[in-house]
Amino acid sequence: MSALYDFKKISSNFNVGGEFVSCEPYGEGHINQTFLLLMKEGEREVKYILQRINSTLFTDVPRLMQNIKLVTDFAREQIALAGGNPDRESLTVISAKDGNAYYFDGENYFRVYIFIDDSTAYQVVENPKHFYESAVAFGNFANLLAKFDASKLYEPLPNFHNTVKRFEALEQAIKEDKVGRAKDVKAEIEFALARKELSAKIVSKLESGEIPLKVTHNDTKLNNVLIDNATDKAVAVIDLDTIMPGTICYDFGDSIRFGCNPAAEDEKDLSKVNFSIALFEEYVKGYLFALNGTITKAEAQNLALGAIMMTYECGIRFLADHLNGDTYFRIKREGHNLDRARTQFKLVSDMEKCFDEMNAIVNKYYAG
Ligand code: ADP
Ligand code: GN1
Ligand code: MG
Repeated sequence: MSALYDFKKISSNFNVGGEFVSCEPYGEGHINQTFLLLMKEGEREVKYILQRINSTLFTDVPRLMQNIKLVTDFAREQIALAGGNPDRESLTVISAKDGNAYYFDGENYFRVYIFIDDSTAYQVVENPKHFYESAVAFGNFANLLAKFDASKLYEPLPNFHNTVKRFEALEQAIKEDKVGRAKDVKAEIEFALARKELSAKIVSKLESGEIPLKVTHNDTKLNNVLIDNATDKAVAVIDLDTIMPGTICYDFGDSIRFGCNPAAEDEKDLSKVNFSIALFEEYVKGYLFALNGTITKAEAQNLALGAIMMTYECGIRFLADHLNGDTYFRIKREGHNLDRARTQFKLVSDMEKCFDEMNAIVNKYYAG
């Protein structure tokens, strides 16, 4: 995959100093292609993150990168004012030599970020403290976005978390059955279709104004926050492609769907996939620690619902992609998206069983 790109030439188009050393695949994202770029400046080796942006999905990369520039410039300023280290606590865009925040080689778009070293993006919660810290970081990030002038932002993926539209896309995928897989996934299809009313539950509250639309991150899984290897504290929130109008109920929910499962998102053995109410409590504690004072009552009352919704939505997205022939989420094995859909549906049924307990935990920490 990496041999496809001339990294030496690509890196020479960015404001990175020194000599090219190497550029290797890095991380576990499903959307962009991420590489660790190594440059040598004198005796010093300097690391960068280089990404090939998925321009099939993000059709206007210049505007996408303008969003990221605006948000990261704002975040850096706030971090500096608070006496922090902007190069470490925020993503930092390294511009191309032509001054753009990206480089286009005639076919592909690339971007470069400062590498945030001595930190880890965890694929599962290995230490509950990390999960608590990620909650505080995402809560603080929501507070940061609340201070940002939303009118400056472009909406890169309209209807991204419109679960009603996601449900319709699944129905379409079942109808088209492009690669003949529907007959083998009847149980999963039935599970998804049986919950049609669920798909409208938050969308309708956003439409009525009961839940306020805010600028949110929209992809708040644990591997989109970096945890400091030395202190176990969250260092920076990353993966800012999906910043756009949304609800914190979804941001909260996406963290829960990913982190409250001791197994991987693509675990094949469903007996290992269980919803952890103890981790849920950890996250609620951290999120409300950061957000009490700004979160509305309606938002707080819909956090647990947001968790079920995001898990269900992600499950139907994975299932639809499996039926469509795996055209959206990058896969590493046959049936990968089906395995992912199954873990999500297992978590949905677990959460349905302890929904009252989830709401009681939110009430315990909500200071409204
Ligand atoms: P995707 O949109 O494909 O998920 P991400 O931007 O989340 O891509 O990057 C993928 C992974 O690369 C992250 O989970 C993290 O491990 C790593 N990563 C991304 N940006 C940085 C950075 N600035 N410093 C260190 N690691 C990073
Ligand atoms: C994708 O880019 P990444 O891997 O952080 C996806 C999210 C899904 C997630 C499932 C832009 O996130 O919406 O919840 O996979 N991002 C996009 O793991 O579609
Ligand atoms: Mg990511």
